[in-house]
Amino acid sequence: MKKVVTIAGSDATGGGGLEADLKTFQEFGTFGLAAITSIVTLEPDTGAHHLRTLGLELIQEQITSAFAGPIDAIKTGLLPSQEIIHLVSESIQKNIPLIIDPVIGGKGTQDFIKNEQVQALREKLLPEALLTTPNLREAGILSELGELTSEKQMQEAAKRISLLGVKHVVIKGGARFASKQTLDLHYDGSTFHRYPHPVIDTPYNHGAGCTFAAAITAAIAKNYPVEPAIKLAIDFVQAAITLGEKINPYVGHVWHGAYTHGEKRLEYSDEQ
Ligand code: PXL
Repeated sequence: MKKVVTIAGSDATGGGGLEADLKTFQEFGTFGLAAITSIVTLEPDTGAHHLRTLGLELIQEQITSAFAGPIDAIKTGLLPSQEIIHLVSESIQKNIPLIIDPVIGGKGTQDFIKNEQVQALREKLLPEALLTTPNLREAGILSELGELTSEKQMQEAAKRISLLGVKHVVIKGGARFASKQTLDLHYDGSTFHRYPHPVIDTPYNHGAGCTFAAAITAAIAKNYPVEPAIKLAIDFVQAAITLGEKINPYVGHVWHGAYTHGEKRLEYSDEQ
């Protein structure tokens, strides 16, 4: 069985973060391991989010534990300090495919990371990575182009991010400048691959970004080439959004088990 590690924050509400990663790894039939960098909590009375970061020593111990045996692919999510980014870059084995979800903010949350962390991602981690999955806003920040408002600008951003050393850049969701279609754009260092797909009209899509990167990571661990991995991840997330659920008064989450209809598994029946 393939083993996949996530180094990410915990989203205590269960939609994004390492909860999304582990659920997605399981759906792909891979064995998930996790090192927690931080914990994001929600105040039910106000909807306010709080981020707490774990100490470096504890993060290091978890990474050491996770890499005690062979690993087939690594995903990073929320890495909320420069020191954590440096630690991750120094502790992971370089020959294992690394997928970076450059988490900068979450829906309804303030930005989790600021300029220094963005620079550390650019200098320390992106040069090591096989693939990265910024959303439109993250791509604007990582490429230093600011707001991206056209496909041409998405292309320019992908090129600039690829110059940092990462082999594949997948920019998610040009939904903001198309009406019924959204566009995921993949740049492999020489060619652009377009993945237009319909926008699913629902507010219950918290966790979609983490789930997308986790799906690509698990598919890569299972030896999918990059393009089929991206295609499968798009279908997987489309299904997860279609069956999204309201989880608390503030957000609804994607259902990570939708693609394989996990909700129908192991139902109790008293018929033999
Ligand atoms: O979806 C981005 C994200 C990533 N990681 C953690 C989160 C969130 C969003 O809330 O909580 C830990």
